[in-house]
Amino acid sequence: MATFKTLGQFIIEKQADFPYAKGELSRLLRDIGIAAKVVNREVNKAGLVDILGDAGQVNVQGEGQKKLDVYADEQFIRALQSGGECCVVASEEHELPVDIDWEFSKNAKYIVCIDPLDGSSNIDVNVSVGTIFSIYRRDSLGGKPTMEDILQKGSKQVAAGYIVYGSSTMLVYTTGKGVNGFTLDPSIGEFCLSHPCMKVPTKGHIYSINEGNYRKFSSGVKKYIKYCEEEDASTNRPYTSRYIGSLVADIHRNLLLGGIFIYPATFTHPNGKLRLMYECNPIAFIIEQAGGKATDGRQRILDIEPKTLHQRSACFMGSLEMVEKVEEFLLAEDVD
Ligand code: P6P
Repeated sequence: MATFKTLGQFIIEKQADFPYAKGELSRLLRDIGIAAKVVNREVNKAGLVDILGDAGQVNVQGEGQKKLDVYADEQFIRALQSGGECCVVASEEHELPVDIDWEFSKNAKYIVCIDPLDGSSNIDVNVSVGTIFSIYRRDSLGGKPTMEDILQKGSKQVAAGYIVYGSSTMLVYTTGKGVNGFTLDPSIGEFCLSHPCMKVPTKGHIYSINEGNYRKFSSGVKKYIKYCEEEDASTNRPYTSRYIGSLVADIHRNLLLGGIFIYPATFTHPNGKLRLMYECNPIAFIIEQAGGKATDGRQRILDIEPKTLHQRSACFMGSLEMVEKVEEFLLAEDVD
């Protein structure tokens, strides 16, 4: 019988993992958990109130913003501002970093990169969507945080996580000491520890890639897809293609069951589609902490030196043996 533990209790308990911690990161994680509950409430009733449809605005990606995108962005920024532990937020919904009022943040030492509501094109069709967040400690001392403070390699993250608003709402996060999952119990309004010490199976049978882009893929990616379509001789069980088109939903399933998620470079997206700072890096941190692998096809995602806030990266993330297998096909490309 697992012990009942809320997110708040767990965060405090794990604070002991950091001997010099004074509780700031704990408070920051709790602030994110609170905002997630507020966003969850709206996502769950999205079909019932006039919060669906376009907000009539366009975000920095040039994509039509759904009202829930805007709402989620506002809720997380508000929670981070009032919590006082965050000095600047880099959000998918804002071209430039969002400064936190000096009165709230003059002593704050954490930076949050966030995709407030990823997969929003799925909102109106009731498919799971998610929030993805990445937390860094600022390098500079005092004064307004700089872009250099934000553009740190993924390996410098102090924490990362996602919330998946699905058949149940879960928050999954890591502080570099493993991955733990919490399921929201609406009856008490608390995230409760439901998936301690999450590990991605070393082998998997699920490959997740948008095969609608097949003709745009490199030869190595095409050969890997063909490999997956053949019988898997070792287990005599064919691979299964599963693609939701919502990163958090696809990643969460593969984290639990084993699998690989691929969004490669194509000739229309030469650097892939997903964003490094608030999609690839946080997911890569979680996948590595769960025993998997995350690469852009050439290097470890967490080693990529960011140059711009919204830069994209190709990604191959998931079960260790599956990522290593696709790397064999990619490496062979260089030889071809
Ligand atoms: P495609 C959603 O818009 C998103 O950013 C991710 O959540 C998802 O994995 C990807 O794009 C889907 O992209 O090109 O397959 O529709």
